[in-house]
Amino acid sequence: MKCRKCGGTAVLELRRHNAAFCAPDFIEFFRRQVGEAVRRHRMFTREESVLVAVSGGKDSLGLWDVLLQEGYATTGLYLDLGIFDYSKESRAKCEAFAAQRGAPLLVVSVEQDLGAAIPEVQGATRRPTCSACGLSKRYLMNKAALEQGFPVVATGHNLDDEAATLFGSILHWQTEPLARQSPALPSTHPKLVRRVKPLYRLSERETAAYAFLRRIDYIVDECPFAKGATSLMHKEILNQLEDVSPGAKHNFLFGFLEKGRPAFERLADVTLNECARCGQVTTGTLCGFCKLSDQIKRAR
Ligand code: Q46
Ligand code: ZN
Repeated sequence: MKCRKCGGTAVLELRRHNAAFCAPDFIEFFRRQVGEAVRRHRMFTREESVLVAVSGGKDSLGLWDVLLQEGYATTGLYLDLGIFDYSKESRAKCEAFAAQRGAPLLVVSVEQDLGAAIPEVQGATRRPTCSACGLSKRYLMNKAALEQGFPVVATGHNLDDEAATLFGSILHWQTEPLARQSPALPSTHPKLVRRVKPLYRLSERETAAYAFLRRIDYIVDECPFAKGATSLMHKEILNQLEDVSPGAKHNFLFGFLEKGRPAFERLADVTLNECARCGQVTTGTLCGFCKLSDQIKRAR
């Protein structure tokens, strides 16, 4: 197997691109794909400070690594979910990564803001753990960015994540999530920062290869709450399709973004208000995070 670029020995075959690359040319390919995502969706400029949400995993640390290499002004944001050893280990990975590169890292504790760590939420509300966790993460990312003056938050969602989310939304024809599914969500309110996903063009296998080749020390274990998650099942189904038809995941997601999403876009036009309690954006009177925090207080 030869590298498409230099003809040297390839270390990785990318069937969906009908190509193979040696290590330096794969790293170059990876960076170009991130660059293409940033340019195509005008995610951020070199003058802007980017808050990069890091979980300690290969995707988010890989993303931060590329942006640092490319000379973007970035700060990491680690949300401590309080999930037993998983959180302790993933926080240590983020802190070590930041220290090694002399990059700033903000750490925010969910327990402090919400009144309970993520594992305690299940006992206090009927909301599934991952749903409460996702809501809290989106809220705290936005809050941290607003408080610290960042115009944009970048997350490490990759092609597999995005295709699996799309698959789940289509299975249930959830029109609002379909309208919001995008590599770049604009700010539609002064208190809502932009959210972007610069890795959406790269598969999980490619982000794992990048992290390995760049010797990034990341947490391999999954969050204990991820076990049995339907999103993992959807990923598995899409991987089976990809095996028999390379490029299936890419075509599914990119075809939707080009041809399907415009049909749903107008559904994303909702009126945003400021939460009566915390001032962050919401479609109602109280935001979901404040409601969740109230439920936790009541349960105690
Ligand atoms: S961290 Fe949170 Fe995930 Fe763990 S509790 Fe679920 S949503 S699985 S990405
Ligand atoms: Zn609120």
